[in-house]
Amino acid sequence: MSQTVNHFIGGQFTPSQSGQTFESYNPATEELVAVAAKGDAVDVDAAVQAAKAAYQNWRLMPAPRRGEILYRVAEILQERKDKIARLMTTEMGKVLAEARGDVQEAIDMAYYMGGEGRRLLGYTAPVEMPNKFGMAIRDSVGIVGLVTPWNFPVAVPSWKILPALVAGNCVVWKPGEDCPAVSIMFAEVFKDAGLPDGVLNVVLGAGETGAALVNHPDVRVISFTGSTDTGLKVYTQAAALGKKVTLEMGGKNAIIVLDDANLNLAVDAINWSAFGTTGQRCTATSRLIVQKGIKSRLVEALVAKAKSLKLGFGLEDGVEVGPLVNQKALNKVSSYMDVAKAEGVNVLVGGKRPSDMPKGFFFEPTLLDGVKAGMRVEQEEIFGPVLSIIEVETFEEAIRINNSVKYGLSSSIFTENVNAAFRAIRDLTTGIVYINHGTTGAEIQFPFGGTRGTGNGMREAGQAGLDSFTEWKSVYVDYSGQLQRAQIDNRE
Ligand code: UN1
Repeated sequence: MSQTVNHFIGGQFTPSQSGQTFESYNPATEELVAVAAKGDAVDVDAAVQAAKAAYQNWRLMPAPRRGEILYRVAEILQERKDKIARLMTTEMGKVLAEARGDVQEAIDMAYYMGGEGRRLLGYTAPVEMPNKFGMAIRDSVGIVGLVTPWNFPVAVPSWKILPALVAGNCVVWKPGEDCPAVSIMFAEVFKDAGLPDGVLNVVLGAGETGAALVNHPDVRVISFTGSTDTGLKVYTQAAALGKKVTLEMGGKNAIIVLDDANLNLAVDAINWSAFGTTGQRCTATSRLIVQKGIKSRLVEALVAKAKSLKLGFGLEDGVEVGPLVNQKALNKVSSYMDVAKAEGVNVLVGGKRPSDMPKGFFFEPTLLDGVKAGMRVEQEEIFGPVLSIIEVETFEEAIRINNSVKYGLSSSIFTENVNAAFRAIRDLTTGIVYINHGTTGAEIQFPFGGTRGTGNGMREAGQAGLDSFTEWKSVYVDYSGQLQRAQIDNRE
């Protein structure tokens, strides 16, 4: 049975002024999940006006009080975790255990950013003149616009909404068009936690809706997570209007396995990082860079594991891998099998839709062998359950191949050699580095983001996550009662 979902503007759940709607489907069963309001520039403007009306009171609320509302958000999320996770699985396909993990990330972030209500640390430093005091404090920016994807319907928005709110901003959020119902269920948590009307607003829709938000003159900050194509458009449009932008885009993450690695650990981590969330994570492992001596044993174990994985609707018991999100994603992943064949790559397992599953956008966990550095399947983000295997002779070759893609989000190395591990920490040029752990599983108290084409140098989460949503204000207090000039003005 499907439901109707509306925008969340000024504390009210409202349809689009145009009356337009769009639909979301269960990607495992292809059944209708929700009919959602489709926002345009008029709805976005209504949301921005609601945010502006709420801003003066919200920014003046003491930050510890704002933090207490976030603690309440965490508690309600905890109570509703299972309900939200079930709708998430139904609407975008990740299996229930992962959907629960997605909500848990938001709970963790709500507690963390709630605590920022009593920190939001700035600093003081000595000043040049007597009887003068200096400090740098974080200030809110105003109205911030958030554009988020469907693959982490609650976690990724929480990384943006929660720091934005604790810092005193008001938010207009455009969620992914494949998950409107779970997004609105998340927004309800904020309403029920006592967030004042208009502080958080949600406008549902697709690209047109996001573009209206990015181009709205009163939105000073844009934080975007999604595809590289869209992200770069967002960056260009926002830059033309002088906005501050945070981008999190693609990944082409590798696990390096050296000859001395613990094989069982590596197999488990590779399997989970490559095929968890059906490979639809920006942190997913899509390349295995493996040293020659361990390769045949490792690949044999990985093939056995991939064949054993149970595909299906993620609310059903025992299902380990859900579907891809929609037909378009399935077409894209399938098209890369033609690319792989044309490049002379060997499909060890998978490479096709499962023949016994006529409904749903399923694709078999896939291992591609004989991949060489520089091939398209080695360079381009496929965003599906496809792992390219690249054989190397040496540690140096492995590092060089890891670093030779346009993205730089996450990387990992399996080795029992502490010297090799520390050299890898020094030489891997990604924003996140793991030792003896897969490429996924970043925790919210550390900066999250990537180098090179993954982003634009900003980070989310941790203390760094506040930078997107705050302005530094430097304050000088002269309590001398005399005319004083800073030394720098007096120096000849
Ligand atoms: C994403 O895929 O956009 O580290 C985020 C991880 C998760 C977040 C992934 N905590 O894989």
